[in-house]
Amino acid sequence: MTLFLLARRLVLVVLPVVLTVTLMPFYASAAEGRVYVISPEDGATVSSPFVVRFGLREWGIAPAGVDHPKTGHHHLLIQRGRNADVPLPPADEPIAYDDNHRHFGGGQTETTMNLQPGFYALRLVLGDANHYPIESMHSHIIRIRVTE
Ligand SMILES: [Cu+2]
Repeated sequence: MTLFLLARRLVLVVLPVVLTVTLMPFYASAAEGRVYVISPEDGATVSSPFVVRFGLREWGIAPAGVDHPKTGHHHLLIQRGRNADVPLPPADEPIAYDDNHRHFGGGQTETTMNLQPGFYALRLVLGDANHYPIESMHSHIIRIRVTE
């Protein structure tokens, strides 16, 4: 077999198998749903007012109070500070309702924020009809800087 044929076989046969096996966990997790912040990007510098866009894969949005499989509404958790943590809310009670835990029970997929200048950490958490956090349906923490 020539080197060319060997190389061609590698590309046509081996590579697709390796890629499929490597990427399978990502497809599997996507099928289970994923919550993420579309914008701003992690590490972004913004000035108020700015828009936060909520991302959701596989699952759907339903307003608070509407109980339908594989749906929920977004909650934006906000903590101030350069290295602030944004802990996940307790699983056995409704998500708190205050300035650090904002509910989008109308089914909103974005919001306009007015924050004082400073560093903030944000995290999205999908909640069910009764505002309980849905297991594993939350975003990573993203960090932003708000300037004047
Ligand atoms: Cu809620």
